[in-house]
Amino acid sequence: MSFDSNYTMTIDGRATLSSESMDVLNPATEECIARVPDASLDQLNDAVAAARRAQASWAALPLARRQHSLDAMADLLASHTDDFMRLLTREQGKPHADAKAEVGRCVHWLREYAKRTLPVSRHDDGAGHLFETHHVPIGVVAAIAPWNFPMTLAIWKVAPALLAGNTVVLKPSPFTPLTSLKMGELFRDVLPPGVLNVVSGSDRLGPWLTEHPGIDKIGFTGSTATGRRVMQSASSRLKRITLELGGNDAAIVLPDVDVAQTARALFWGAFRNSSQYCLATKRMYVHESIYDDFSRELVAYARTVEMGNGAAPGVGLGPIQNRMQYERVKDLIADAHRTGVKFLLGGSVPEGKGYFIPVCILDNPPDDSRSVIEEAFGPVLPLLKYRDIDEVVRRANDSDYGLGGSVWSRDQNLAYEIAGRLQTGMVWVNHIHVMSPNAPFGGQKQSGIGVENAMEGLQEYTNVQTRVTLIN
Ligand code: TXE
Repeated sequence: MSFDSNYTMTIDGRATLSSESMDVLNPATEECIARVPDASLDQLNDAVAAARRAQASWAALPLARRQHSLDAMADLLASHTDDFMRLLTREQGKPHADAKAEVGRCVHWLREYAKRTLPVSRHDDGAGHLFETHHVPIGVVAAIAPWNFPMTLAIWKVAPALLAGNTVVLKPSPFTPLTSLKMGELFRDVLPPGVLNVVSGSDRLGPWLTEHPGIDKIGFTGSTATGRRVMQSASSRLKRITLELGGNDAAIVLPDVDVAQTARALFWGAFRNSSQYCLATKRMYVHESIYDDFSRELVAYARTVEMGNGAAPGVGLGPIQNRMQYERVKDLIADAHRTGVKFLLGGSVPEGKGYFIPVCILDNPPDDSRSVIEEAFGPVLPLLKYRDIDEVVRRANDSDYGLGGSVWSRDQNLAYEIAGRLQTGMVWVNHIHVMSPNAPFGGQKQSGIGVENAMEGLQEYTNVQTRVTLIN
């Protein structure tokens, strides 16, 4: 299989092209690296119809067969790790090491889902009735992925959906369709036709898919604004939804930390994937007594990290993934200049090819500045001073978002107690961004609805059915 050309959609197990196509750019060079099909409405209808046809027999297979298919998908991905790594870097921009880690994560998640069974709970009411609760498939799932982690966030939906006995129509972002199309091509060998359909398309395709009457459940990761639109589309037929949306995660650094070590860990917490990460640290609250030391360490470490084409050796940070986002982040930087915020690092954007924005660290901007309130989704980090714990917890929670956060202190108990006061779905103590297929992840407030991963995430791809029988 070539990873450099011939990208086809997968509809009913067959390679499918379209009369229209779209260009895919490498964000590090702005060169067109591929043309991919721009699905028509008829083709989407075909994909949904194929998924509907395939669903009953897929669900009727013994669970062990579906588990085996997930393992086979993991094997295929693992055996093409370097191909996917290179392709992911070319379409998304992230450094090879991060791309390889992303492929590895997909393999790991598939393998862990392949071990899962769905629980059946039983209750005898003592009056001659046995209540038996099963988790049954919902039907056809629309899996919609964004451009920051195109492979991970696709697999996080596809794996549980398939294991639970649903069939899927996967739609990648128009900015990063290549790895999803290749996964679809690869998995044709191990999945029956119609079980996993992969369609690529322009901006019209998402709404077509979420409004489609043949879709029963939507698994979506993207912005809060688009999440609202998805929820609106779902409402007409009460489709089930899981929404993983934006975040504005706070890190709270207490005065007793090892400053150099914490600054280095939090540099990556804030800037990995060039900060295009729903769980990136987007507000860094540092106690006033160590603020100057901490900012010096953070800036010094930032200067050692190379930004460039993710395919080049030694590069730690790649470009912003697309022009729209690049312009958005530049606008945030311009706003900081306009409003007189001091830059500890960065603040200008180089001319030339590629959507490169060097790391910007802002010196204690006001709480009501755009850089503090908005999800930057790019390397613009406000470093903020605080004085006491109640104050910083209040400021950290003063956000419409509630996705993640972290607390850093030598006093593990105190940090743990503060972590519990954050209104977020995920919070780390003295480290950051370790995720597990066995731990649920989801947002509070406007960061989402429902969770992904673990048994809780798997159950979101099921309906509950309670069967009541008579006990003789
Ligand atoms: O995301 P969208 P965009 C944030 C980030 C960024 C902003 C916009 O702040 O600046 O979102 O990025 C599909 N019905 N995040 O516009 O629109 C779309 O094709 C159904 C946060 O790229 O949310 C893509 O596949 N689907 C985020 C996916 O939704 C629709 C990750 C996400 O696109 C649709 C990415 C519609 N009406 C960006 N409109 C995170 N939380 O990780 C678009 N789509």
